[in-house]
Amino acid sequence: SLAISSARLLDFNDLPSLPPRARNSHKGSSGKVLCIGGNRGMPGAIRLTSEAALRAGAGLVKTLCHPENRPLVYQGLPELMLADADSLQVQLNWASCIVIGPGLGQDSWSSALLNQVLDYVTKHPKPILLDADALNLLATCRTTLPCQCILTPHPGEAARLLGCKIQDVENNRYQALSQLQKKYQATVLLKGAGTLIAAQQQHWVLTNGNPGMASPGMGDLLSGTIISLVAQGLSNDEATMYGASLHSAAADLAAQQNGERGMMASDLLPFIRQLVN
Ligand code: NPW
Ligand code: AMP
Ligand code: MG
Repeated sequence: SLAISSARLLDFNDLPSLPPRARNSHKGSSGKVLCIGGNRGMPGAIRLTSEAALRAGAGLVKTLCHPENRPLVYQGLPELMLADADSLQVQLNWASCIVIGPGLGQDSWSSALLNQVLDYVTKHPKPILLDADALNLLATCRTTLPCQCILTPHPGEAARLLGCKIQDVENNRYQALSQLQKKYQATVLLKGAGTLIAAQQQHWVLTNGNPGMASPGMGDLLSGTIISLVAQGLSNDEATMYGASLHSAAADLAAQQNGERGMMASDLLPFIRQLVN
């Protein structure tokens, strides 16, 4: 179809290296990321997002999770800062960009946070990435978004956003991508084998990646990688394209080292670091 023939391949090997840090960089000059998620029972997701943001080079990373999860999110990661829902407005003012959704859940704690965050960015525009449960909540509560959003649904989340079946999304992935882009006027990434991205007035197909990535936390790591690049000055479109292909290239390096089966999201972290340098 026309949509398929107009899509372009996106391969990490074709992308330039990120520029080296300026000699006089300080941590604040590489951006301030606020990560929101981690409801009861799901400390791991937002932890992976936060750690990926640090390993992809963001200057400062602060994580707002359910109070019960703070020790688990922080354990072994003292570089991370923690934030509190009571100080949400202060944290939103502090942040240069925001990622919300990994492990957020869909209860009243979750929806109150998402609504406050979306109201804030409507008044004070800054880049924001919505993933996982932020997308599931979005499907139930809003039809439009403020500007400067990145959406990274997997086919299940995409189906909820479009009010259709997963099979409809999978049978017409380019169409689903277009519909999401039109509906939300955002940068959109549709996950799964052959990830699609709507960015820079184009459709892109990712060539990197492997089925070892079908494992828990992989998407949470992706959201942290992308937002980290936004924090470091890339546009939403650039960060989504660069971050997604870097994340998949990191998975290919992890597979080369130890195989696809048994690959865990955290195995990618050293390779993410390698590829941003
Ligand atoms: P099925 O049934 O598997 O075939 P949900 P979630 C479908 C957190 N996590 N192609 C899938 O299909 C997340 O951040 C926490 C086709 C099913 O129907 C979220 O906050 C972790 N279908 C929360 O858990 C690690 C696909 O979508 C539905 C598809 C829930 O997120 C794990 C599942 O979607 C997780 O990241 C594909 N490629 N991919 C932690 N360690 O803390 C998905 N589907 O119900 O939104 O469940 O993605 O696990
Ligand atoms: P999530 O479902 O949010 O955890 O995200 C899973 C991540 O792994 C996304 O980046 C997917 O595109 C990627 N992924 C999952 N399965 C595959 C696959 N079979 N081939 C390539 N990438 C995959
Ligand atoms: Mg996910």
